[in-house]
Amino acid sequence: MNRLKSGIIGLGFIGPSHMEALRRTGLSDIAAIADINLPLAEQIAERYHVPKVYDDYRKLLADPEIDIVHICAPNYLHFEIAKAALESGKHVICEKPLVSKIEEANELVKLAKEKKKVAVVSFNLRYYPLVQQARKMIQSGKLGSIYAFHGTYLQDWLLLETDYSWRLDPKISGPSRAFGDIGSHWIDMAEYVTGKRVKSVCADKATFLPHRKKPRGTVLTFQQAKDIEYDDIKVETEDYMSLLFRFEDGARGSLIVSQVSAGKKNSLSFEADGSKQALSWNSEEPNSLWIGHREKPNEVLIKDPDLLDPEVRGYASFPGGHAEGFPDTSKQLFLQVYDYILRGGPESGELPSFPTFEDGAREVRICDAVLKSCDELAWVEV
Ligand code: SOE
Repeated sequence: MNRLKSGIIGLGFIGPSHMEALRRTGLSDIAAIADINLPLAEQIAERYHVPKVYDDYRKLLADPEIDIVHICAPNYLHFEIAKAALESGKHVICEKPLVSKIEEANELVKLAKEKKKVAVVSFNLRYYPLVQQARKMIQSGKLGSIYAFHGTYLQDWLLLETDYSWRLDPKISGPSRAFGDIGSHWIDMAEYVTGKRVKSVCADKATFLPHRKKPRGTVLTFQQAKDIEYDDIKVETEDYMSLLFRFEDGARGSLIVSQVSAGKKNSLSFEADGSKQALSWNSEEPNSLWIGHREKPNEVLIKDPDLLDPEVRGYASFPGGHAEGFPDTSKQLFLQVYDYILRGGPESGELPSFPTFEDGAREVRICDAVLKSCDELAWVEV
């Protein structure tokens, strides 16, 4: 078997993004898609030439042809769909955050192991080529001992009181919004790039718009709602969070997460400060990696496979000067996952290189500690 039959569940902002990325891997036939909005699903199926369309994810999971499902539905559905998918013998790629309750995360980790199925959380931002290069430089000791890892994840798509998304509703999105939605990417990246584990956190969160206007229609992520009637709603989840953290080895870190930072469209940044060198990277200029020196001029590495460490140059698909960005990260992640499954998956004895439900559970544990710290105004152990 040299390709897998894929099913996509949830066709909002990220579902079609998964479909486009899958098509570029050459390892997937998208055999079916499912969304409760059947007309939308039928329109997307026609556009992407998908043979089967379902109005209920259960019907897709009952389809024996499907090998792997991509869960791109809102957060509150992740647990039930992932559980049902694993029980029906499918491999799973689930959008982040995996779930919001650690008990559910642990149950899914256990179930995936029992079923010997691949269970992935789509921390796709790991797969920018220069994020991989930064990880290799740090973990091969080029920066020396890492003293600090700090950064931001800033957006502005929820700045206005008329900006609405299901992510504002804790019943759909979970108890944490800014941290749960995008802080999850950043904290996963902090542990992945450094190879260190967060041991304790001290966090402060804020909801700057406690009342917003909810449009009486469907608004997709990043979509501007104009000329629509509104209902006034109360908002309790955070727009903003400041976070201090300590790694297990004593290294320190900090993070600012905000979805109300005007002009920052989707800006994840980090800096690693080492005893020999420093480096920094930003997702709004993803093809440049800044390298800082004390005793010689600083450097800027431009994404060029020939200049990357041999072990990571495979994450760049195009030559220097041919920019790679957000869509390419999902392609790289899915290539890793599908190739691993086609080589035998868990039964091959090989460990996965990509983010699994264990990493998803890790993020839930950190998020729980972060929310507890906000409530107690104190340092909390993860
Ligand atoms: C909205 O904040 C969002 O779509 C996140 O949900 C994604 O994970 C992030 O990659 C881009 O922004």
